Amino acid sequence: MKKIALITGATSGIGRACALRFAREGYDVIITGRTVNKLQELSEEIQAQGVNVLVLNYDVRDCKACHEAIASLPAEWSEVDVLVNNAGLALGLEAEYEGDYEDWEIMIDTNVKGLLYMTREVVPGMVARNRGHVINIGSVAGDAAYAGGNVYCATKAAVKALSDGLRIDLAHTAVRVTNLKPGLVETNFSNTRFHGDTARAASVYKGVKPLTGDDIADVAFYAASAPEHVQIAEVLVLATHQASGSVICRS
Ligand code: NDP
Ligand code: 8X3
Repeated sequence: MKKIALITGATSGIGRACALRFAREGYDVIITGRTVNKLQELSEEIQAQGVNVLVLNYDVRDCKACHEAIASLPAEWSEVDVLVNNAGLALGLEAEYEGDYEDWEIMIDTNVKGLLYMTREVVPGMVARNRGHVINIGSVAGDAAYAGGNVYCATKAAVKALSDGLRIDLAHTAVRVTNLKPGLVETNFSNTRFHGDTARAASVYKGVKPLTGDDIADVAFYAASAPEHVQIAEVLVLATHQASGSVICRS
């Protein structure tokens, strides 16, 4: 039977790689994000492979938009098998007592509330069908705070708590929950974190071979394709020369 994967934040990095990977493996894919031209580009790339794709253009921070996006799904797209809650970001690396209020609001609203809104919209259908999988993109940053990580780390610790809570609340069903926690992945993440300072962003990956979006998509797809009785509950994926959020051995 044809399966459907919905990936939030599919315009870039890990989300884009997941959309391409699930499409390549025969899933129909629903791609979401705020940047419409990038969604269109990706949609064309996926369609060229003969795969069905549906674009939803909205901001996960907008509760009403999340509701309308899912409520508007045509019948043939409404039974989502895999939800990849990927949309997220870090902003700034300031000490907690000097942080920027707006950066905090955006990170909390996107990484925590946006993930919750999407879960609330999609999971009831999974429960009704007794079938489905939620893959939350957490982070090594949720395991332990690092210097300047404060609020971002807190949002990813929240992703762990929300993943664990959801898994408990779904234990009577066949719906699975995975908290997929990457370490250093070279995407647009650091450009966003440093507000477009590309030189500072590049320095994050200097002297170490980081993971790629494709590496994370491999793991997401592995979790989704494990036998039905196997639930990959949590997985930490680090670059070989990274040992924790704050220990990276650079050459
Ligand atoms: P990118 O910046 O490359 O991608 C982020 C994606 O999130 C974009 O598609 C962006 O789309 C989307 N997004 C951001 N805000 C919103 C919003 N309000 N509504 C909808 N979509 C949004 O970074 P990554 O691919 O690296 O990040 C993806 C996830 O992986 C994030 O949750 C991040 O925290 C996590 N992560 C990243 C790591 C890394 O080292 N790169 C490591 C661990 C976890 P658009 O701007 O078009 O809306
Ligand atoms: C992204 C990885 O270590 O920069 O979550 O926080 S890190």
